[in-house]
Amino acid sequence: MSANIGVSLREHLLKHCDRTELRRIIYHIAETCKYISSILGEYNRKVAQTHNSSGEQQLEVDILSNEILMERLRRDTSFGINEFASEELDKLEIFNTNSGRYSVSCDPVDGSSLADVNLSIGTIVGIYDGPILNDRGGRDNMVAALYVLYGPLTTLMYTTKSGVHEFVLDPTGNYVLATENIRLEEKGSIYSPGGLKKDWTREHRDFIKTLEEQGHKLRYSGGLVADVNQILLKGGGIFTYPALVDKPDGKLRVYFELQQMALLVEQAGGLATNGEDHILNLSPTDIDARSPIYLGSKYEVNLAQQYLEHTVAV
Ligand code: FDP
Ligand code: ZN
Repeated sequence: MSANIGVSLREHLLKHCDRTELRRIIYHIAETCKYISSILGEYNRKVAQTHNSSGEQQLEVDILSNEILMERLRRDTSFGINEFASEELDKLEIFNTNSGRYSVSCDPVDGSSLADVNLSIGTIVGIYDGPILNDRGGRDNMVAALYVLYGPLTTLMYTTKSGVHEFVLDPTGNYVLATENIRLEEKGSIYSPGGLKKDWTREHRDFIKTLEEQGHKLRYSGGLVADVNQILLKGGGIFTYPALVDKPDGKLRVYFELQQMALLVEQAGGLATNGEDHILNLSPTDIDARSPIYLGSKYEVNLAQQYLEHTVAV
């Protein structure tokens, strides 16, 4: 009997990504997330004395994980990274490498407000060919997206626009292929609705009511990575963080969270829209820009679109 060693991330990248530098960046980020995972336990309850550019209270895990990611990417300039943007920074960081072809935009620890109660949190990363801010939109501009989920298991989900693939960090510290070519069903059975119900618009409330009447189950953890991960692995459903009555752009950020998740979900056969346009068509000029989002299986996202466009009688 021989041991089943499994496909490593390195082997998989060699098959699914023909750009050497991009492979190295993804691998380096995956390795860096092992460090981030190792500090989460020690710093998960420590509140920092600072706020991020969106005015949110930072935790020490936010600041430390940002530093770990940024400095590890900056140090090895042979990767050719030019710009680094993070939800935890006030402005874009330019690494000034001579060969800087790629840029990285990230949320180092998404859902960090859940860290103190030991719920799942994650790191979100998008990789761009060229500058992050340009008018091409995320679909053309982004060449890879990934997240690492720190839960009972540490898992990594990535796409280089050649399908979506899940890896599990095994006890020996290696990422091993768990699920290849994840596909969403046309219609799922779960919904994750962000924002307070009292702040939802009438259209959004009616849409959610219809999902409930159709038998969709409420599955909302309050952490974007875990909520999107369950939609990908359960084969469908919808995650929403809608426009709110007093916050028409919602809460989540286009460049740090939304376009990465949109690329992963579209690659799995799903959709992501803000109600007016595909999330991957957006190219706001502000790195901190926010947008409403409806992301998941085609049926639910198209239904949301109909409610938002008032093409469903309510
Ligand atoms: P958090 O503020 O804890 O970082 O990134 C923002 C985020 O979490 C997402 O992970 C999550 O989907 C959303 O906020 C949850 O917001 P609500 O608390 O308003 O539901
Ligand atoms: Zn976040």
